[in-house]
Amino acid sequence: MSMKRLGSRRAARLATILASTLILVLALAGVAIALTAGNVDGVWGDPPGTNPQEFRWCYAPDITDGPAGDPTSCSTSSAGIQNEPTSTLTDENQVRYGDPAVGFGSANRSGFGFNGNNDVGSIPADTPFFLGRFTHYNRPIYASPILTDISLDVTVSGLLCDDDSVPTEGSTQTFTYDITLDETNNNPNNWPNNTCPYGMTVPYNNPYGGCDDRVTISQVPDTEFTCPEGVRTVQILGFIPGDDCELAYTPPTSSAFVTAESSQNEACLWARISDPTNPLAITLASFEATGLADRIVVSWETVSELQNAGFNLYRSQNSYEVGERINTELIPSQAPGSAQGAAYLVEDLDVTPGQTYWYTLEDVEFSGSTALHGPVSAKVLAPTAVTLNDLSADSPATSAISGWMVLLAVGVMLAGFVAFRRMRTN
Ligand SMILES: [Ca+2]
Ligand SMILES: [Ca+2]
Ligand SMILES: [Ca+2]
Ligand SMILES: [Ca+2]
Repeated sequence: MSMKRLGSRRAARLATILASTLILVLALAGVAIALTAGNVDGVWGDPPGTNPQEFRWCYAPDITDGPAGDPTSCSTSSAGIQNEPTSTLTDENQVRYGDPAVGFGSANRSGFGFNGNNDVGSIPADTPFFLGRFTHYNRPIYASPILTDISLDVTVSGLLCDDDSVPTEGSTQTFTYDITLDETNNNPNNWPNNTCPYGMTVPYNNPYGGCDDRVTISQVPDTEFTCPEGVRTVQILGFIPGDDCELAYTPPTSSAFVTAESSQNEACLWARISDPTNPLAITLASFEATGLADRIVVSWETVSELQNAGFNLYRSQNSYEVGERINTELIPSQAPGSAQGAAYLVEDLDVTPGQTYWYTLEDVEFSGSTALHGPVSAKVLAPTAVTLNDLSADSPATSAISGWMVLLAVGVMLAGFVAFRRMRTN
């Protein structure tokens, strides 16, 4: 009898030890399931079509919380100066181009800077991290021809998989991104309706301001590396402008960055380490705005919503600002996590007849990552005798219809859309 009691006590003690070991193992496993990345360094490639006399590769100090500013040294012939012999893998690499309209020397040329994050650290898959700081040194220049695009080779060292093993292809991988520049003519009088395409932050001839430019970034093609948990790449989420943009992920990110003339325009590039087939966002089949007599109908349709939690819709009275959010709560995905798409329709009643509005759609992933689509524009039709009575009616701010009602509404309104589409602006 006593033997049996002792045995059960031992069994209980053993069970307790096993249970606490299991908890410890699970806790350790929870800590260990994260990727690791060390230093990020971005090197500028060859600029297609620029004037070699006006172009330079440069490096500048490693300043983590702001643009480096004036380059330390430049070369007209060697892209290698960005990492040799006195440049480092942690400083800011730059390209400079154009003939300065003010002053002289490379510091007065226009150009881009990229300073990678020196220590990314531990990050779970699909989680945004600060890749590096981007600056457009948008200086007044004369250039012929102008710079239209340039590649940025981003090398990430110290890559480790979830289990801290080195990826099959090695711990240092290079990911290539394409940066395009829409270097606009600064004189607003040279644009239709005297309107700069991306707005004008610094007034023209004040003394050297003018129409803002636009920088975009895209990923082509993906470099992949292999971990036990799967194939991975570094996906660009986009720009977040501002001087503290490296401190916290504050979406929305955008693949476009509008930059002011005669200014040092700073933005952070945020990225994530992900399965290359993991879509950054939803896939849109269509996104349209249609102006009616007293409202604008904004509709969109998705092909798939694999990562999608929902949408936000923004309205602006110009094409270059995202404007104000018009939905009070996230418009929920009708097919969250689904390979199937859905249709959406929002009626914006808070609009003025004769006015054109631009709408930008933002998708919000489960991870919190966001992406912008559009803008699309529509003009509220001018009032006619028939609709004057309707204008005095109270306009509820915004109404969102979803699910089967959307399909029904879309079907019913389809004939009307075809007629009205001919009258849309843009
Ligand atoms: Ca360097
Ligand atoms: Ca750095
Ligand atoms: Ca410019
Ligand atoms: Ca410009």
